[in-house]
Amino acid sequence: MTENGRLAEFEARIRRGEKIEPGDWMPEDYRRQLIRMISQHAHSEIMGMLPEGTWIARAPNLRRKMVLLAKVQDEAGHGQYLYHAAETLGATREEMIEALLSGKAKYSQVFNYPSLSWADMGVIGWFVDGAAILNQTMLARCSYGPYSRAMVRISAEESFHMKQGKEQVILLSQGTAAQVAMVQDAVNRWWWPSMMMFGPHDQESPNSPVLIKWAIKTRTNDELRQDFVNQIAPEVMELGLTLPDPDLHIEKATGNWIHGPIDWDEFWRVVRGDGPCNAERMAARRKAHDDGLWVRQALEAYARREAGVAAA
Ligand code: BYC
Repeated sequence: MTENGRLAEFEARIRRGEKIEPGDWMPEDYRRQLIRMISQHAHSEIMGMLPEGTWIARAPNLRRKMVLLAKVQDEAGHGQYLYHAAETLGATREEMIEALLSGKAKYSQVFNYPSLSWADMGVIGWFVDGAAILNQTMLARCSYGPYSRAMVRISAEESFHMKQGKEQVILLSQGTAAQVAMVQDAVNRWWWPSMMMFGPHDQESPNSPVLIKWAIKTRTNDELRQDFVNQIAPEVMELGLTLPDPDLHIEKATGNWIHGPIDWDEFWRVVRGDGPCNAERMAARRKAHDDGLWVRQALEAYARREAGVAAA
């Protein structure tokens, strides 16, 4: 079959809603886009352990500590599924990790902000995991089988993450004046970074057209961001809290909550490495990688021994 014939058959499969599987023919650009997106997603899960990880030892009680510990461990598991999904496309674990550690690879900008109080654990769960779920529920329908299946499992776990966060925000918003002030401050600091997680506006999103054409993404950055505001804004206000957006209002005709302008200069500054915690996050990740060297060496030695036993 000619290259054009293969492409036509591939696109017909996508139109029929079939999943593309690892051994199937796919255009190089489809493979490249998936490796880019899945590896960035995996890096985000791993880097995303850091803002919450720092609070495990400072959790206010045993129950909160267990919940937070379970959540942070889940994020490591998500990273694992996703690195595996990218490996099915020919990317190696070593090159993906090298790209992250050298600062070449992107990961979600939202994890480059500091978690300053215990209330951040509630707001991160509600806003950051809430934003992630909207995006991942869409990706569970994506045309690449391994990514789509990983997303089904990850979304189920994220749903627990969001609920535990929301529960904490509800509780703090009904607490003492100091607790209300603490949770309002966390809401103020995490709102805009969470809004930015969905990526640039549609007209500024160079990857969207091809991702949508090949059903990797089935909704645009702005559509998902709108769902997020519609979902969160009324619930935050119901708790007596406010969002740091003086322009936020309901549009009567559509029922949408319309938000004010997003500071894209800040977004790109953080993506390019100059956010409040980029250097700290990268240093923590590099240290964890170095500290884990003995584990990788032990695994390699074990694999060599097993291979030797099998060959004998
Ligand atoms: N941060 O063309 P665009 C979690 C980049 S973790 C940094 O719209 P695309 C959690 C983008 O990569 C789950 N960079 O891109 C873990 C592109 O650059 P390149 C996080 C961003 O791919 C622990 C350029 O901007 N979720 O839930 O069409 C604790 C132009 O953008 C960002 C995912 O990773 C950003 N926010 O759409 C708690 C979801 N946004 O690569 C929670 C998977 C954009 O061309 N990813 N850029 O150099 C996606 O769904 C899509 O990649 C995006 C961007 C919607 C993020």
